[in-house]
Amino acid sequence: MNTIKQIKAREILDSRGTPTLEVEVILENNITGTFSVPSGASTGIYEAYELRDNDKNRYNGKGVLKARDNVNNIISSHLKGMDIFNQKAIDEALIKLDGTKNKSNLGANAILGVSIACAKAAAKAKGLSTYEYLSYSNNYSMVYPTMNVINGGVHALNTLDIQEFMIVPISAETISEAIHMCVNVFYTLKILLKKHSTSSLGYGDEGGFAPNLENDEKALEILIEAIKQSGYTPNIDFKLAIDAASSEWYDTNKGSYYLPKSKKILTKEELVSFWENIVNKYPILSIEDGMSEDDIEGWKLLSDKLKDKVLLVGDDLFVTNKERLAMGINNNIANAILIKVNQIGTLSETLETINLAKQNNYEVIISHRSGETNDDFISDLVVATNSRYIKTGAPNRGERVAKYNRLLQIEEEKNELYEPV
Ligand code: 2PG
Ligand code: MG
Repeated sequence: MNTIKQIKAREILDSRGTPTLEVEVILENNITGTFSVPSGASTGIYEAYELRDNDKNRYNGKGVLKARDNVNNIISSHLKGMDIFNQKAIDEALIKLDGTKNKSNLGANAILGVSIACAKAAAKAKGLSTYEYLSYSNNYSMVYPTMNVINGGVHALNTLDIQEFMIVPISAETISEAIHMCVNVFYTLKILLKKHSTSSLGYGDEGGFAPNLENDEKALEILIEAIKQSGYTPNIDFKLAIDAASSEWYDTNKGSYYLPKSKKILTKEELVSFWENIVNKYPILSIEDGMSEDDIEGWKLLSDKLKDKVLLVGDDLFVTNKERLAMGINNNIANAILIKVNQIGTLSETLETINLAKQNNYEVIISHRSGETNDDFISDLVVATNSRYIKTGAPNRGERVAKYNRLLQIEEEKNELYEPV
């Protein structure tokens, strides 16, 4: 009964109006599981392949009809009859059917949609929540949101080179308290930014504000002010987190960084000094992609200087790929990993990478993409894997808020859940 009967995919829109896939798995007993696939803008070059139609006459070439057809016409019949509780076998069958290293044949978007829809159907078939079904143990721990409240880089049409400026409510004891604290700061921030921004205040792709400011550091100063004016103490109640997304700045040939908005060129040594200065001046919890995915030497310099002081998070660097992470571990670079399910393309591989990170004491941050849907699977994933942090944007825009609201539901379901670890 709990075997796959059919898998259906359809083309829907993500939060940027770009097509993506929604996949539905139907079991013989008519239980279903659905997942909508997210999509990045500052994508890493080592990510699994997102299959797009490249038909310039439709959605600027971004349609996903080929990926849809791969699910409906190839994957569905191939997986028919498989045991829904054997996620590993399902994911292995998908990988084998695709036959390429980066899932470029069927498309990582098609494969991921099926993989996670299967996990959700399996949970339902057991009468469990998805996080319970996937859980490593029955002990759940506190999840801290890292909320991206000021957007820059390729996520916003403004003056900021750094892609994400985040607040992390470290003194919160429950997820509801954590979310409430962040929202308080978000409200204050709006008032402050209206004063400082040299243009009218808009929002970026992840729901944070997209102000025009005199420089990137000003954003950090204003965040500290917003935390204080909201009645909190920086470093005690809140820390700040940054995603530089610096692969976007890297010139591989020259081995240097070009920050397109401020039009600055920095050597890797200068960029490392820039981060050192920021860490010395502000209560920084983490810097993500402080150096480029291809600048391993730069990562070594950065790690030597700052690894003992802050979390150095590999996003484009590791792309949720256990081989890339193993390379990082061997080189002693970074000490945290960003996990994005669509970077690798199956749930089983995602879980393997999380396990490898934990075994090597790398902190784990479960993340959305800048192109999202209202799917809230990643909230279940962060709870199931006992990961400490979730990164899912500002408390603004439906597709970001959906994840926070799911965490609130889970907290209510399991009120023993949010004991700090
Ligand atoms: C990132 C993400 C998500 P994108 O760089 O971490 O915040 O952005 O999905 O555009 O890669
Ligand atoms: Mg990133």
